Amino acid sequence: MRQKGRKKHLVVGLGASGRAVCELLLSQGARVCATDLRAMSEFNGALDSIEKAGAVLRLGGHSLEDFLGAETIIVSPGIALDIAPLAEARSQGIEIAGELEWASRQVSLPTVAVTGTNGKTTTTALIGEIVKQAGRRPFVGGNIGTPLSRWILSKEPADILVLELSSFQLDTASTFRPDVGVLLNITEDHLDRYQSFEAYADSKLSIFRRQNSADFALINGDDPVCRRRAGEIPGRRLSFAGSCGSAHASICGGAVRLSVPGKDTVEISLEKTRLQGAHNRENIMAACLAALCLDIGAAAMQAGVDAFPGFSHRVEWVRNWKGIDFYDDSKATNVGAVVKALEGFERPVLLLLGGRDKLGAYEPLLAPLAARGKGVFAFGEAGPKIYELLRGKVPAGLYPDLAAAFCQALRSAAPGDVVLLSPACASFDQYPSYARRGDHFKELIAGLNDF
Ligand code: UMA
Ligand code: ADP
Repeated sequence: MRQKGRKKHLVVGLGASGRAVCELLLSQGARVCATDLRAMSEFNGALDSIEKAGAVLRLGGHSLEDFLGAETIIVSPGIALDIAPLAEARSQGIEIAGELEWASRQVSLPTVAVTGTNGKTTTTALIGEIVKQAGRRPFVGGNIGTPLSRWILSKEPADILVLELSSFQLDTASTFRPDVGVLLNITEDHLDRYQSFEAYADSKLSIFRRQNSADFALINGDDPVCRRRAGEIPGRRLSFAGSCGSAHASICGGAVRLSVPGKDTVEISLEKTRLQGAHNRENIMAACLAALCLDIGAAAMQAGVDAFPGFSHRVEWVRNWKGIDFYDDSKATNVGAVVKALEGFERPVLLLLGGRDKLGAYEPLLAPLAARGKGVFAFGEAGPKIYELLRGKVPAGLYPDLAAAFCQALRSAAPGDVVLLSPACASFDQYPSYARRGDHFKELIAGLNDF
């Protein structure tokens, strides 16, 4: 007979999520087995405390036996759900939950969850800032960085959970239900994990799946996929859209206007915000609308919008050198983000594009490139594919890496132009992260003194 409270858990993946789950389980007295494809030597001591606390570690691969011997399997977001041992465990009826799903069952706090292809991090952090300005304590986490399990372990007090959710976290949720769900946009991404674009869109829409009529579902009224699928949403649907008065949140003059039945109309000035561009106006509208749903007042919204500094590597102005402006948008790892970045400029743009292909279409770049693209400088693993597709349609060249693409862009640039790193690809072919890629771009720009 099984001992009560000593259920056997298998934790799959020992990155930030899996390690937090292991620690939380162990602190609760559970039996923990944990497995990762990586060998012990690749963890640099990061698993020592978990091992000491009693977890059984199965490293350097996954064994079916461990999966079938578990009562509950807790997976990290990066684990594809179709790997053989998970598929077999599922077919035998063993429960599989994602880290977010599993942790959320242990918390009972008002929850705002933000998803979408782009803008999640910016919007989630902005909501967190507004909540703080309102004198309430948010926990800001999820895909943005800190797993919910880690926050539970920390015992830090909070009044509201503000969570950034990836499609991977949504795919492994079965009870999670946000009081306020935000869907920013849906364009192609992660097609290596999904059978089709519609399957990826289904995943994003699932943020609303378990909501009831008292919950708020915030969607982008200017996004074609959100509009097309809005009828599927069961909660109280509110939308944000750019054209004044066209939605519950809209842009009127230099302000966000919130107009929601049953609530006072609110105007939030955009005069002082450091978030630039039409895409950021969408993020601000979404954040303010979420705040309104939480009954946060206009003063806190305004203070949050004014105080929020934004993040690096997102259409970040780096420097003007000899009349050329350089922007780092290394976080643009899909085509939708690059389209928005290009649309934000009214000057000629020299675009550095490339990295690890995400298997989506590059064609949506053609219209904004026709309008303002002075040249495309394709680099990295996806460089040849991008070059073949764009050459003949826009001036394009092919380079082995970012440094070579940068040098050539510089030769082609004239005063008044923009040199933009907005790569539409993951960084992992040549960098450990998008941040490192952006930092390298900035180093190249800093080196221009010696050019
Ligand atoms: N692994 C296996 N078996 C497999 C595949 C992977 O054991 O079949 C192991 C790897 O060897 C590694 C571990 O799993 O040790 C990694 O798990 P993970 O990729 O889930 O990484 P975490 O460190 O737990 O980070 C995850 C999110 N990562 C992904 O979704 C890929 C982080 O988002 C998130 O910040 C963190 O949880 C906390 O919630 C990152 C991300 O890139 C930033 N997200 C994607 C995105 O934003 O586009 C979705
Ligand atoms: P995410 O967490 O979804 O990746 P970020 O806020 O980190 O979102 O931004 C990632 C990229 O998407 C950046 O290139 C940024 O300029 C762009 N971006 C931000 N907000 C939006 C939006 N609402 N629509 C399209 N692109 C956006």
